[in-house]
Amino acid sequence: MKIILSTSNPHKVKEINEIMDTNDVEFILPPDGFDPDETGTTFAENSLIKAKTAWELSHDWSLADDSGLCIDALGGQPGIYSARYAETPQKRIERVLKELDGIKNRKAHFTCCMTLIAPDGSIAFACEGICKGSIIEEAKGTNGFGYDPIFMPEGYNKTIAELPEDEKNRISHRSKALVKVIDYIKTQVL
Ligand code: ITT
Repeated sequence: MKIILSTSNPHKVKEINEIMDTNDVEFILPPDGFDPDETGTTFAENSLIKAKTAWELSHDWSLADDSGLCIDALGGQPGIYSARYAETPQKRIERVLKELDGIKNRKAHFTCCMTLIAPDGSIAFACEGICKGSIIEEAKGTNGFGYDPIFMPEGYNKTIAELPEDEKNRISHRSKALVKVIDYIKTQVL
């Protein structure tokens, strides 16, 4: 079956395709005109908005990922604003490091909310995946994307950007959510 991946972020497409462990599902890009207004106040709401936007253009299976970095000492910020926290990925990292300057509590987690819409427009499945860790003092590593160079997952002494891609894809918030979606598709849809 084909599922539209309701995203414009090529890194998400790449990771999701690498995490997939079945040839029965093929993810395809949204049709032209996909430009959702992420006006939700939670990851779940924005994920639903993105999935619905793709469904409205296609009337086909649509899966959206809304994700971000939540930092305890910043009251959960940047959270749903992770992609908009500053102009560029580099500036977003600099802003986080500046805001955490001198703060001892470095605890943080990545969250990923996924919503799957069926061809009749109903919400077929929704779930969340979390990856816990902490923010280090300076960026390290070049793999992954976004905040990966400053995020050290629990149980590791490297940032996600220093880990091989397959290791990130084993422990990430995105893989934890996607495994649940794939299980739903395998048991309820295929
Ligand atoms: P779409 O809305 O088109 O899917 P986006 O990148 O704008 O793409 P989000 O609104 O979900 O997606 O924002 C996610 C942001 O959170 C992303 O741009 C990164 O800054 C950060 N983020 C999410 N997952 C991440 C990951 O695995 N590693 C590092 N940063 C991540």
